[in-house]
Amino acid sequence: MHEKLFQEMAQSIIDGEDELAAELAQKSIDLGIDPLEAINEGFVKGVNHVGDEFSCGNAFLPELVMAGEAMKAAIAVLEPELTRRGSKRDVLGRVVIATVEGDIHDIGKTLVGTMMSAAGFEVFDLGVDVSIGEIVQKAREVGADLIGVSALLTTTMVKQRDVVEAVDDIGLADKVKVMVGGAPVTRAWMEEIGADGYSEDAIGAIAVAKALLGKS
Ligand code: B1M
Repeated sequence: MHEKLFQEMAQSIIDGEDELAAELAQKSIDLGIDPLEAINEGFVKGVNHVGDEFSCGNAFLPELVMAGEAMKAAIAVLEPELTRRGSKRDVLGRVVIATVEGDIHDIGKTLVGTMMSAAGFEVFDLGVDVSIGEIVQKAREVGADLIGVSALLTTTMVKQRDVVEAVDDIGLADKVKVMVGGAPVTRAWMEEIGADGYSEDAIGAIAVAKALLGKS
C-alpha cells in the first residue's frame, strides 16, 4: 500500500540523505504507518543494500558511514512514536543492554532497547564498545533480570561468550539471563556459548525476554 514511500525511504539511506530520511520518517508518522513497518519495509532495506554493496567492494566506508547516519536520523524521528505506541504497564523486568567491546554498531541495539522499553521493561542502555566488566557491574548495580548483548561483527560476537562466562563466574547465572543478537548471531551460536536467549529482530527480542522472565 505504501510501496512507493518505502522505496523512497530505502533510497534515502542508500544516498546517505539524512534530512530526507528524517522527512520521510515524519511523513510515515503523519500517514499513520506503524513505525516498525517503516523501519523494516523501508529504511532497513536501504541499509542492507549498502551493506551488500560494501561486501562486494562496490561501496566503501564513507557510504557505509553516511547510510548509518541517515538510518539514525530516521530512527530518531520514529523513536518517540515507537515509545508512544507501547502501552504503559507495570515494569516487566530490568534489562541492561549494550553492544560488545570493539563494536560500534548501535542502530539495531538501540532499536531493541527502545522496543523493550516501550513494551514495559526498564532498560539501561550502556551504548557501544562496552567492556564485559562494565556490563556485569551495571547488571549487579541495578539488579538486572536480563542482559542483552548485541554484536554486528564476526570478530566481536565472541565477546558474547565472555559475557555469559562472566555472569557465570560471579555467580549471577541463576538470577540474570543473557540474550544475544545482531546480524551474524544465530540460534546455533546462542546454544554454543550457553546464552539463554536469542532473537533475530527487535519484536522477537521482546517475546524472548518475556519468556525468559516468565512474563509471557
Ligand atoms: Co558496519 N559492518 N562496519 N558499519 N555495517 C556490517 C555489520 C557488515 C555486515 C557490512 C558488510 O560487510 N556487508 C560488516 C561486518 C562483516 C563481518 O563481520 N562479517 C561491517 C564491517 C566490516 C564494518 C567495519 C569493520 C568497516 C571498516 O571499518 N572497514 C566497521 C567496524 C567498526 C566497529 O564496530 N569496530 C564498520 C562500521 C560501520 C559504520 C560505523 C560505518 C556503520 C554503523 C553506524 C551505527 O551503528 N551507528 C555501519 C553500518 C551501518 C553497517 C551495516 C550496513 C548496517 C548495520 C545496521 O545498522 N543495520 C551492516 C550490514 C548489515 O547488517 N546489513 C554493517 C540495521 C539494524 C536495524 O539492524 O543492527 O542487524 P541490526 O539489528 C537488528 C537485528 O540484528 C537484531 O534486531 C535489530 C532490529 O531488527 N538485533 C538484536 C541487534 N541486536 C540485537 C540484540 C538482541 C536481539 C536482537 O538482544 C540483546
